[in-house]
Amino acid sequence: MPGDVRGRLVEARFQKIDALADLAERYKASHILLAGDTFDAETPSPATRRQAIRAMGRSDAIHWVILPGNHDSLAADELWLTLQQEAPSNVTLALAPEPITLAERVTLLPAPCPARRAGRDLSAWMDSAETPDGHIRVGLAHGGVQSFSEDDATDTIAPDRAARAQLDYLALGDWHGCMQIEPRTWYSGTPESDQFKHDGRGCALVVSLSGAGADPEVETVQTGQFLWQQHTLDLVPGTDRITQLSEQLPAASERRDVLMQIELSGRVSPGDRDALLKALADAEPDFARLVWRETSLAVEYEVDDLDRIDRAGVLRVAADTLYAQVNDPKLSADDQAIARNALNRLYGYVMELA
Ligand SMILES: [Mn+2]
Repeated sequence: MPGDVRGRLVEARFQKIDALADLAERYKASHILLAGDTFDAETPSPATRRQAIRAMGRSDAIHWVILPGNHDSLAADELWLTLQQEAPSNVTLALAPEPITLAERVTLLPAPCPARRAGRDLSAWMDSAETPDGHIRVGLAHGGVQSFSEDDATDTIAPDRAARAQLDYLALGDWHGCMQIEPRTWYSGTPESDQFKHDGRGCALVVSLSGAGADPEVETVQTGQFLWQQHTLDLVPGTDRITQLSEQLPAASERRDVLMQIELSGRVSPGDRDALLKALADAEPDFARLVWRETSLAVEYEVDDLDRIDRAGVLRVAADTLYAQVNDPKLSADDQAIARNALNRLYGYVMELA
């Protein structure tokens, strides 16, 4: 990210500590569980670490629990040692897979990440964890419930862990989007997004547990400042591209906190492409960030378009040569793409001069 946007994003994420505390106060929640990757780094700067812990210490009424995730695992021993020294009394570091009494008749079963790759389901110990009769059992773990490669299949958390371990609620972290796995198992997502992977603003979950064995009440509350959005603008011949684009963009007054990535696809004439890129470039300063890619956009040239480059002479010879290469089935797709980009650029230069 460019420097100023980067600074705004960092600050928005930091402000989420206060936002979560405010939210807890508003809902009369006593505890905030951070399900891993709070620092998202093994060696956050001293300022990041210290200012976070100070912000959490601001109100005694709210109790914070910090779980080591895979990006700030227990392998970062210096981070956790320092935090142990700095943490105020209302901040609990869940550094061992041992029951923690959270409140009267509420026991937390945390599964801290010992290393970046654990190689096993860290929540398994919850099955046999003993808690006093009638206590609400809350699990807290970090990692995927589903693996996307053979390699880390051993790391995944059993999706039915809540049932197996008789948990009243299982709070999961790692996935940055909010997601329900089953009625007692949720990923809260991140309170402030930092990537395009999950559309929308960050959020937090307000979870109410009325007693052991009762179903949890879960409410999703939006906490994020920045809206991250990915769009595919599929350009169809015969429609007004600029209208199509403007329908995808938020209102001009609401763009400052929006990061948008637009994938241009479909077919378009060089003139329309030119107009579209101009419209995008014109809108760009409204946004925290607006980027577009035209990797799957096919620009279709007609003889008229080549005439606009030039009717004869060296530029027209270059245009004709590139045009032939774009449509030459004997050339590889890569070589055709190079010719297409060169032709687009030539068209763009000539239009700029015109
Ligand atoms: Mn993680």
